[in-house]
Amino acid sequence: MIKKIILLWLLCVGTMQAQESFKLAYDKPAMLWTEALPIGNGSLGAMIFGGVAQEHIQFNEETLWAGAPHDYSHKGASKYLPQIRALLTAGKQLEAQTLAQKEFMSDPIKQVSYQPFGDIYLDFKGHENFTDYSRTLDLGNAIHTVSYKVKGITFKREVLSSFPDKAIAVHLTASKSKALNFNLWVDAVHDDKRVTTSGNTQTLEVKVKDGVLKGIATLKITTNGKLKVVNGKLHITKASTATIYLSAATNFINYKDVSGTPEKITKTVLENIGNATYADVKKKHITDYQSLYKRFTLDLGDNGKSANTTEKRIYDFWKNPNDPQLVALYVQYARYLTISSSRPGSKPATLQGIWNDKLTPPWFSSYTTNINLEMNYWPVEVYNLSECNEPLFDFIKEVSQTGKIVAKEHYDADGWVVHHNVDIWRGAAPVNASHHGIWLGGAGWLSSHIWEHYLFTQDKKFLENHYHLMKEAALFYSEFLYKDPNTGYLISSPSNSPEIGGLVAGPTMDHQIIRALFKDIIHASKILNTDELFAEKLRGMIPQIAPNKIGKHGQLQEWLEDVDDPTSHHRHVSHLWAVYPGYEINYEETPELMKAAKQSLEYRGDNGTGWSLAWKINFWSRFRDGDRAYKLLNALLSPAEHEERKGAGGSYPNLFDAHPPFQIDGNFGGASGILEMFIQSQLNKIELLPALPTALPKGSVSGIVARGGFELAFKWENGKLIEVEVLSKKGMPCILQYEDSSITFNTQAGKTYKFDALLNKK
Ligand code: FUC
Repeated sequence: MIKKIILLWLLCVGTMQAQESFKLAYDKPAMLWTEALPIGNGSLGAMIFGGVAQEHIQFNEETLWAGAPHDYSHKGASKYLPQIRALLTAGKQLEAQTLAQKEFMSDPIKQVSYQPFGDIYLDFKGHENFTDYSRTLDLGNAIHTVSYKVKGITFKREVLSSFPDKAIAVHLTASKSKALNFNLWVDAVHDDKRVTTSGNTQTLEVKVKDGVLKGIATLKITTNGKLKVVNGKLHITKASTATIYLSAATNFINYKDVSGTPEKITKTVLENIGNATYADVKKKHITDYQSLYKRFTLDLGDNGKSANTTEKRIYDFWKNPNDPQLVALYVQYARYLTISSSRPGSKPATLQGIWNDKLTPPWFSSYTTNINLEMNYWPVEVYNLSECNEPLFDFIKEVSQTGKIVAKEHYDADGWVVHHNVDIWRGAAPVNASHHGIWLGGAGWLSSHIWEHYLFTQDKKFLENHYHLMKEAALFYSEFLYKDPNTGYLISSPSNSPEIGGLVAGPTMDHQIIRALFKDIIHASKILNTDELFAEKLRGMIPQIAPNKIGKHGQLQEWLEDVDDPTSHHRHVSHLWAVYPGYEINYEETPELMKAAKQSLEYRGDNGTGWSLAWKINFWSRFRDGDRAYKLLNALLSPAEHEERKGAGGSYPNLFDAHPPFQIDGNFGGASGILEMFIQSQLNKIELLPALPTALPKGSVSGIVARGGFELAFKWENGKLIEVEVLSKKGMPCILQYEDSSITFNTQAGKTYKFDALLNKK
């Protein structure tokens, strides 16, 4: 009996440790931004370097962008549409591109960048020589901690970004009374900036160079030491503790309105915190964060490597990927990044989430809709953070408004359309260059997120409220599709298979996206008992749309013509959209197309940028080849900066995904690909362990979500399922499948159903 109790206790402690040990850990400060660690509350983010003699906390607020409210549509562009189409039909691609470049592109042709906001610096004189340094980001409570010793005194710093208090908090302590002495100030990389200090607060005002947005950040410190202002810096002496709060805001209200009052906002935030102690703020932050974080657990085992620094773990994983805890950490880190960059009321995660230190960030750090923005949201339902999708739905609402103008001006069509890039002003017209900017899939792909959210949550009210967005996207495509004089099919023209092959008539990806959207509308209109006629029209159109085709190399054709180059290793694999995230192509209904899709992926090869590797992990999971998926995961979790790998993608020391440079989509896409190894539910049933890699023979997961309103917990050992529990949230019928076993059962909302390894009811 006693033995049993001890064993149980050990087991509990074991699991607790597995849960608690999801940390990023380092034994030295960050020198580079990609070594610094991110915190965020959806809107207000920071990168913490963890320096000793000088700490640097670079912060962002998500609404500080260049530019101004603007309608990017090209007036009268639609006049040229028939001519561009005719040139493409006649095989005159270059002429079509030239005409489109002149008459069909966004006005102006470039969008604008997300901006850095400011920097907090803390100088600690005399701390140059230190010992016992540690720097961690604890995913269990979203707190960044630095600690070290100088002359026997322990100095500790915690930093967090609180969602409930809308502020960044920095809390400093010294183990000896009066030993904490430092200078503190704020600054920014903007030319147009002003810092004012008054009492215990410092205010930073910045104005972006090319645009109308200005930002105000206010920092306030409380301490048990002495405080005075020296050369414009806050000078703290003889303290043992100090707490700093930082609030930041801009005059951005929405994409049409910049009449906000940031000084008022930051003032209110700090007043609301008032005299709350750091302990209070921290407690509120942890409660809020854990209400999301704790819903999902993943334990893949821990072979002791979790004690190493994160940097060493990434290096070791590259050489020998036998650190299953790092794989689980990668998933939990993605969840952490979702919670930190996309909360209800915030903007969606950009190419860099909310973290950016450059005035001219790569690809503007904006929203690229031909893969990147959607990839940011791939795992969100499955890893149980459903409400973190809200910013994406708000984004779709806004872009449907600007996209309606673009649909009219460029295509003389109803409904809405969005091309491959969007900025904060919700530009929806084709940007950059006609050979890749004119891509039509954005409205359809984004709409699929609305439908998938419904499938996962079975939330009919949500569907009712968002159906019109899907419908208007479908309306656009139903008018835009064009009967190809060469083949007789309805095709998407002009468009592009991202970002390969130039401007074309009829790229496969568009047709897959449009078909999926039309089918979703047919389904949704039935559920909502509406639009029967429109659904009927779409039903009639589906068989006329150019179908998926198998080409002469056994590949799935990327274009209408059989012109794929089997030696191309291009990072985009767009024509496999229907394998993932779509599922029109699958083993059950279209095995031949599945084979061809796999052949296409073989040709593209296993190399790629961060997000491309991540996409391929999802493909291989859908192809049910867990080992191949794991091979690509190995590459994604390899050191991006290592000289032998430079330019090859992978992960930075802070586990940020490297395109390179940093792009956050790979973090989310990678996590999604890992989850696809454990669960898939796209074919009206829940498949367990459909692509389990040999390298992950043992594990357990809980709080993982499947379509139909189901939340599951299951365990496996020696590569085999041991048991599974299904919580039905909406009382939908359920089909579970594991290898050759399958069970169909009715459920009641709120009830949990338990099964053994052969799916017999327990
Ligand atoms: C697409 C990709 C690039 C990059 C950019 C943000 O254009 O082709 O690789 O990810 O988006």
